[in-house]
Amino acid sequence: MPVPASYNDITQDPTLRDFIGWVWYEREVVVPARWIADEGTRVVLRVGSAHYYSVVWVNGVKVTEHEGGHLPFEAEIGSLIRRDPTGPCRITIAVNNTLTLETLPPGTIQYMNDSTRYPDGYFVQNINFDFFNYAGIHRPVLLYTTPKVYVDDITVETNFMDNTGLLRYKVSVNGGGNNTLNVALIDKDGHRVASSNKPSGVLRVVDVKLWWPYLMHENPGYLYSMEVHLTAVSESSAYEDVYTLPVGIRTVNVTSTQFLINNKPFYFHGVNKHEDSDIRGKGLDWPLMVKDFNLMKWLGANSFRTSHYPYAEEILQMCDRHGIVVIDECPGVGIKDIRSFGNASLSHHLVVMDELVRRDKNHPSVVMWSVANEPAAELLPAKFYFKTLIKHTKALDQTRPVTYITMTNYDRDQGAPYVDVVCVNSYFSWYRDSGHLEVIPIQLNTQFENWYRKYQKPIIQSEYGADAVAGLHTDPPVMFSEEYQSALLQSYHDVFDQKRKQYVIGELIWNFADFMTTQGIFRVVGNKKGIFTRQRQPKASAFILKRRYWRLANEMFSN
Ligand code: BDP
Repeated sequence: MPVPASYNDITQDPTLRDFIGWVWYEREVVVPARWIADEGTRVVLRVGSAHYYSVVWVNGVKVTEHEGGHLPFEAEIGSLIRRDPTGPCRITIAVNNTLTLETLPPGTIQYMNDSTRYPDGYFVQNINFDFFNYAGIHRPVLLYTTPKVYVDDITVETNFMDNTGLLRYKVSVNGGGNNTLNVALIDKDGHRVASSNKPSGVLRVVDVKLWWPYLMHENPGYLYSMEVHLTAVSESSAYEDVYTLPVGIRTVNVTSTQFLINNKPFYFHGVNKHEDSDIRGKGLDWPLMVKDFNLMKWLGANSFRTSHYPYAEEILQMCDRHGIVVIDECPGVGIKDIRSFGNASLSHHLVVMDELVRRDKNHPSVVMWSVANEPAAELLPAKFYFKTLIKHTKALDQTRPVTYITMTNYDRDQGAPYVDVVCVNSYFSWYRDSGHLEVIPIQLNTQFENWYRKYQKPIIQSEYGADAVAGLHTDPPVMFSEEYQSALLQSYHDVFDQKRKQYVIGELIWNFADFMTTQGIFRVVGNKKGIFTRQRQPKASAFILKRRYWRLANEMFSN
């Protein structure tokens, strides 16, 4: 089985495609002799992500386990491989994709006990989310080394005053010893613009070049390099560790009507994505990733939401460099059952936010955390659940706003008082009033007015859209044709254009591309709400959005 990739679409075997349970990956690698000989070297095994539950062994000894399908985990394996320095290193990873009421996303296993209708022991995996539950090792598995004393983590928070950039940082070192740290900030031309020898502090950057979003500035995505140089002496050995972190200096603020980046109003004109494509499923794929960035830039999109789970860090690194703004969503999708609001679910959700913030906190492109998508926010336990979750996330990161994506009626939404930005999904003239495009102006207007009147917070239309089968044409527009999708989008746009003068701060189309779902009578080989096909070819709607997004960009640029 190739890694990285989902295993589901790789073979011709339908039982593997729809498999639920444990699968096993194993491979032997040769570790450089010098890593083994040098006791002062930490050898770390790192898994970018594996969906959903993983147990890892090295040479038959369990080294770690991890719950959660979209975030990295690692284990130090140096002492283990030193036990048998001449033998190969056998890495075994067992992965289980079963979802329960307490996983994120949640699901249930349902046994079908009627022996007149199902074979013995027959069960199905039920889920409440609209994408295929692809499984396997989705991101690269790496072996890397650090010295025994090493840079374990860096946190940066940025600000600026007039022309001076302020970079508050903290470096944490593990492994003890007598350390010396040198921290330097280098600009793109290779000039050292600030430095320090303290583990934490504030670097001042004169004539700062700020990090700006794509299409908001002529030089978007400006990154400095923060070089952290550690030298340490421990038990009469000397160690040296160097880590370079790309840093963008920018601020994010929210008022009751605006989203500000570097104190200027920012309007999200972007997309919702999925990690999804033919054959590889959710596996990381560089050509696909670069293609998607080219398409987003072609479209004039300045942002996307990582619906409905954290994406590969390689994608966020691209966002930093290209100035694409990100709403970073955790895998809290499909939390519908009241039993998924209990303590066990909440504590796992808190751990996932810890892992997510630890991984993504230093990306300038990430401007907001989304803790869930369309939870059953009307249920009473949602109040305590989201209050706790949002408070926890704000304590982890005091610089970014926090939201979750709602579809619950504004009057019954228990968590809305705690979010900084209201993010609403709606599918007028699709799931309700199917075929009746004429209701969009009134219904969308009512939606915005109600939410704003009640909460006085800026609003993002975090999803809207319609399925269109590429190549299907009807005039007048009929559902599932390219014309209907285009007409629906345009009706939404008319209302956005009125409301963005007031408190609507963004629009994210559902979806960037067609994507695979579970089989069901509402889906014809997947969800077809993409403005691009799954193979990334444009439908008519893509050209409509392209015209609109470039117009919006020109407006923002000239402001
Ligand atoms: C929204 C969900 C999204 C679905 C979409 C749809 O957030 O995951 O794919 O509906 O039905 O409510 O297309």
